[in-house]
Amino acid sequence: MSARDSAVKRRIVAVSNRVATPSQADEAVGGLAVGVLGALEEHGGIWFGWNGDLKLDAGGERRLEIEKHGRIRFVGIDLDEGEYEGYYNGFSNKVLWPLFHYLLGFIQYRRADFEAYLRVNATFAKHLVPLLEPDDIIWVHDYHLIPLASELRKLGADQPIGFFLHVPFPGYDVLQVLPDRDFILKALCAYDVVGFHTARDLASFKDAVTQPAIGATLEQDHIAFGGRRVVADVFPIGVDVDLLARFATEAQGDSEVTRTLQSLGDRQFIIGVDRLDYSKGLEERFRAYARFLEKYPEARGTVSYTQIAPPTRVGVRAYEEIRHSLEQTTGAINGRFATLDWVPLKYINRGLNRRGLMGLLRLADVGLVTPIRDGMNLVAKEFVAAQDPANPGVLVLSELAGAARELQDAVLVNPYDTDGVADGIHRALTMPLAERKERHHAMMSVLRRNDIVAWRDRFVAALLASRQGDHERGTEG
Ligand code: ADQ
Repeated sequence: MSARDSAVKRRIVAVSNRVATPSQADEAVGGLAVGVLGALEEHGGIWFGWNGDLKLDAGGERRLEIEKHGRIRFVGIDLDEGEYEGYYNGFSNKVLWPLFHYLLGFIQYRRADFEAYLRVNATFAKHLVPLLEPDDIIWVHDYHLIPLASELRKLGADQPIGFFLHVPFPGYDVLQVLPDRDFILKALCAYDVVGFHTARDLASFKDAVTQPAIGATLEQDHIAFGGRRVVADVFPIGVDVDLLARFATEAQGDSEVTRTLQSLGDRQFIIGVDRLDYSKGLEERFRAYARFLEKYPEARGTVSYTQIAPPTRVGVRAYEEIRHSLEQTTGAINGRFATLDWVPLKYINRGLNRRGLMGLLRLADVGLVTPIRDGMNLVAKEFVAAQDPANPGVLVLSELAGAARELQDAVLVNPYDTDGVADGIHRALTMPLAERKERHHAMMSVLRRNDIVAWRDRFVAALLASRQGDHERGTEG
């Protein structure tokens, strides 16, 4: 029996910081929720995580909210304000997030936050263990929950446990900034499978765990640490190509899309869609757009750039600051270039539903995806999937996004190079149809090969095989 056959019979227990119920997953939530839900629907199981509430009084009784949909149980756990501040806003988002994105200036380290991070992981483990069955496989998501496997093991859980990192894994020189790096690296070695988006992330991980302070060794098909086998591999996340293409086509009649089309007239349309986050390079992108208008004056009045960026992590100061500074930059660009009948930049501070979003992406001549660092970046893939193959728009993509490893047929730019991005925008806007079609076709082949189903199936198969020694090798690009 192959690993994939036996996988069908075993429940999956997915764990992430937040639980997304099916109604939430339909809306703004992206590929992670869709991928995990798909796996859970196929195998049955549990999705466990924080329920999003802060109703718990410090030291109070913790509630587990259980919602059942078909073969899936969604189990949400309460956190109190102090835990949320320390574990989530603190260590996860003021230390690990900037560190893993190589943005060291944003780090605000407090030992108390690290302690809260450990406590919340231990609490997750304590409440998860009674829900586990011996044949379950456990799939943990992202940097908030690195210590979860070691906490589960302490409580006797012997099931295969996998970890997928949705953000980049930094080189060891950068990781050394973290006082708790040894702890974090050893905690990762408590998993059976550790997955990354790109070969670069995987190489950084292998380099880090084989440092003398950790002492893991690289064997032929696994990493050996403390008498355990850890399989580390590359699993680039993808999108549901046909579903997104259908959304994009169907949404063409929606009022949001038709109104946008009317307001454009015969102007070319540039779109950016990001969570409002300093890693997404919005400030740099706005500056590059201004440079484009400066450098190519003939484009003034003929293009319209809309940036959609809903706020996230509202309690973290760096996020308030970037919001404020983007508002100022938008004002400065429009103040400088706008005319009575033309607004060069529209900056919209809210999310859209998936269908409306795909509809807008399809309208665009250029998709600007220029993070200063990104694990993968699903918007890049969504943009490609949403295009009309007969008249596709062009993706301008940062070479520092994981997606650039796969989407080599995008116009690749360096987000720090203002002139380079300005030239990239110009090149995309003036690209002949034949070249646009060729590039789009090549990128669609990659998208189909590494789609969301391939991602989750390969990870689950690797997790099952990790205890059988016949792990399927990964492919990238
Ligand atoms: P994110 O940093 O959130 O994800 P991304 O991969 O782009 O970045 O995913 C965002 C998702 O949210 C996309 O599906 C997108 O469509 C959606 N979204 C963004 N802005 C929106 C808006 N205004 N309205 C509606 N939807 C919006 C993390 C990592 C990434 C990695 C993913 C998945 O940081 O590098 O690709 O996880 O592993």
